[in-house]
Amino acid sequence: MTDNAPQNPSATASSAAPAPLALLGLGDMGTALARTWLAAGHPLTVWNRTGAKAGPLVAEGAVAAATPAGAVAAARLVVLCLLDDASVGAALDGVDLTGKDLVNLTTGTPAEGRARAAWAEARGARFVDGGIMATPTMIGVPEAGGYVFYSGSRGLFDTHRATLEVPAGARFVGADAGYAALHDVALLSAMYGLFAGISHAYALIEGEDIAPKDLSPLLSEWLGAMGFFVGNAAERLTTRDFTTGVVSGLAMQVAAAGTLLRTAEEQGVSTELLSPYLELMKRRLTGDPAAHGGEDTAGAITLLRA
Ligand code: FVH
Repeated sequence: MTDNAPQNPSATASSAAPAPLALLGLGDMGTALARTWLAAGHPLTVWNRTGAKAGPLVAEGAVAAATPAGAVAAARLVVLCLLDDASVGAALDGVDLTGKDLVNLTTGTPAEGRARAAWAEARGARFVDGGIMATPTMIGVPEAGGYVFYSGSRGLFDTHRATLEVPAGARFVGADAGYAALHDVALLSAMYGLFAGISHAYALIEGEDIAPKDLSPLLSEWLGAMGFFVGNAAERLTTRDFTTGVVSGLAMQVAAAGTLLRTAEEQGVSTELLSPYLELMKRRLTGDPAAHGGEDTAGAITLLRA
């Protein structure tokens, strides 16, 4: 069996006794994670650069290690939840990782995830990268819907799945250690696009006799209705058919974009959040109006890759 074929969880993760683990990083997220493992009865060793942050967790049953090496030595499963990839390198510099299973929940780029996997494997450790799709308040609250993307060693993931599922749901997205970060960043990038549009909408009504709380339900309803674009774009990118069944063609949308820009100007609102997407649609249209005028806006996605 290869490391990346699904495997049965080992006794350490699935049998009656909760498996021991070590956690490096006790910021807001690390502390929230730690509390869920302690509450579930997992023997937990913690380390944090600023040692005082371990105090409350020790009172709840954790063991505080004085050094990263001390924490790593305490358990086979070692979870990292630090600020960034550089802090992971700094914390584990010179630490013996032989035989360890590293789960890195520190936010990073796909390339950082892949490089960190190679780095860990060269030190005799198995490695899984994670992308947390939750805030600290969602950790340990299943109904909040938070989860973590994991990628890298399938064997590691299956071995420790039960432990990893204690704080939040677990979704394995591939053997490529960069894929957890890629999924994480794709979702966060979409979120910021959404935030940008919502911010522009509220700016448009500021100073008018329209209360934000009155626009709020209308915005929610409209964005929900427009959510169809997620699946529509996926289908068109798969089939490369950007023209069949189009209800709002690109030429019409580019013409309407002028109204959006003039309204922003009339209202004294910067177009810095709105313009980039409108410019992209325009670029797709002007490239070949005859070919693209009747297209779905999903066609513009093809311009984004350099
Ligand atoms: N908090 C959130 O809402 C998001 C949710 C999605 C995932 N992110 C990522 O999770 C990682 C940790 O986030 P955090 O919220 O715990 O972050 P902080 O509270 O700022 O704690 C940072 C910890 O990192 C330690 N640290 C920083 N630099 C170093 C270093 N050079 N060497 C060792 N440790 C370092 C820091 O230690 P200290 O300042 O207490 O001594 C904290 O333990 C993060 O990747 C988010 O993007 C959270």
